[in-house]
Amino acid sequence: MLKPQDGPTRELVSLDGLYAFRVDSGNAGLRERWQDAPLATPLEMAVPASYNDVFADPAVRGHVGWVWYQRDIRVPRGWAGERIVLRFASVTHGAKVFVDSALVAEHQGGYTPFEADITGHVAPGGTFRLTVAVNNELTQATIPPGSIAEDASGRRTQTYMHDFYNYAGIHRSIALYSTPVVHVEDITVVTGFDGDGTTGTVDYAVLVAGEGADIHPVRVRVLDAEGTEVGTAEGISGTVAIPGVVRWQPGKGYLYRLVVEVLAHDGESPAGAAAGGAAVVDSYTQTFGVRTVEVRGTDFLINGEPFYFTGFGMHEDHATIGKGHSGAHMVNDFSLLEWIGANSFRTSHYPYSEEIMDYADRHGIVVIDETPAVGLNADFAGFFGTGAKTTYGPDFVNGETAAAHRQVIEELIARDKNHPSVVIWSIANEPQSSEEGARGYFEPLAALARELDPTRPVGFVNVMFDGPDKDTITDLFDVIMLNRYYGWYVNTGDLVAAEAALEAELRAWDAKLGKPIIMTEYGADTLAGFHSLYDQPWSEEYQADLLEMFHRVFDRVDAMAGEHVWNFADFATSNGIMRVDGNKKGAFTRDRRPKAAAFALRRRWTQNKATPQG
Ligand code: BDP
Repeated sequence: MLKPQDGPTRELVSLDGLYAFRVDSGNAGLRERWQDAPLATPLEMAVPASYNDVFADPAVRGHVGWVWYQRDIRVPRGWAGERIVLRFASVTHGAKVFVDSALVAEHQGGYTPFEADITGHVAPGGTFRLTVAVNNELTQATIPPGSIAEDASGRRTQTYMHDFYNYAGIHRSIALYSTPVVHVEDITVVTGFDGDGTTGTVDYAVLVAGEGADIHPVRVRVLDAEGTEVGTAEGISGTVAIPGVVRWQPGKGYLYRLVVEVLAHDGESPAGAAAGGAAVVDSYTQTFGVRTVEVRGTDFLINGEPFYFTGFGMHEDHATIGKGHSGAHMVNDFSLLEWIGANSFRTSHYPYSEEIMDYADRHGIVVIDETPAVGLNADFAGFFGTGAKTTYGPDFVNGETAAAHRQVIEELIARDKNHPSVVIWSIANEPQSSEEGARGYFEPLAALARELDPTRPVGFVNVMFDGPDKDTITDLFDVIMLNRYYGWYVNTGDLVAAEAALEAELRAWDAKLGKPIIMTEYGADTLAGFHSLYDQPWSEEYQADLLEMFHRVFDRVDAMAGEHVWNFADFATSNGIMRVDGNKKGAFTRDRRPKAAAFALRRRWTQNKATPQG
């Protein structure tokens, strides 16, 4: 799905800002049709933001169910004859969108965009009442899954098997935009190299929609970063060659632009035609980078050269705004990644905002792009206090879960397929992979991801309980991605035993599958300011020592293709006796102050050059 943009044929209005906000504590809003009138509420809420931590009110924070947002919107008066679209970059987790009283969109899935063509519901120059009902419930039919309990008094509580707070709300931008009726609906760009590798190849495919779309000629132009035209082609699909191509590389995010133009057809009046050419009916500019990704043996290759991942599993997580997108926080996080020498990150455990993906493209940061499929694992029942005994079956991960999982894979790839920064699709984090149902569940999902994008390696992240002796699905994937907590959850405080166990396991994976191994999580909870002379868990020294122990092992195992520390920064979680004000495995605190480990990582990643590129 294309990100909305303005341009010669399109206009875009941001609908971010303050909305009237009402918590539907009696679950009455839909029945009473709150969309029909101004919301009866004194509260206001910012978009984008999670609503949970904004008010000094535990009832808002812990609410399970619907909350409502509302605002009056004016449609620009110049939009007569245009197609008018309302677009939500993400609403977590479920949404019903009303324009005045009409339901115009419904969406489930908290981290991917959706939109509604509202041309028939609004008038250019007029106003409409936008109402959005937002639901934060997680069930066995949602990704991620969760469960809801109700006590005798009707009080509802929610549990989930993932280790981050279930922030909810309108987390990313809302846009109102116009397109011509015949418009560019989708673009797919796949790049490669020709000949001696100095010529780039750009395979493109364009989907044009709207009445009579197929009779309109399509033209594409490739512009380099300076805006100079370097190639053109005609038709809805084709290939453009770029001689002397500048590659997109880790650390050097060179971007080209593909300008796609839908032209007036022969029978149309040439009124809007530029001198000597057909009128442009619609135009959309898609950025892309020319690079290849490939797995060969135990090497992970970008542009044919071995790439070693350094960086973190991260979270979209900040004080007050929760998972709401914020440009300043985003730039700050990228600046810290650069300071520490990280060349990559994983979007643990859900697709991040489109602004983050664009930034990674521009700055050459490599991304492992993950779906929100986290917590599909009954083995965590003790940890999270839920009751499920087996994962795959009617009561937990069942056909409904699989359908939601297919949808999140489809929506992630549809959104992010043109980002050169994305080099691996991670279709799940730590699912149960040793139970009998695991292979039957994952085989079609891996196939789906490959079918939707045959150009990128596909993986999932394996959990510590399901090592090489027990796991039944990793052979279905291109890379081995492991989360390991030797020295923390096992061998706690004993780095000598941890080192031996880690090395033995990595060698066993290599012997079993012979694929690149990326350590997608390793780390230790650490209380900033707690110091110790001894191997004491929670101290800053222990965190740094544990990471160094992992690094010694990585440097001895040839199959290692990357190291992502868990986590970039401390983050909010649900309540539990294992968490003190959230998860403290950050190299930075939640307000982004470095712990001792951050300096140790910086030394390794900037001076040692563990990374061949960066
Ligand atoms: C792994 C999860 C991650 C947790 C981490 C931890 O992938 O989400 O936060 O462990 O326990 O199980 O810190």
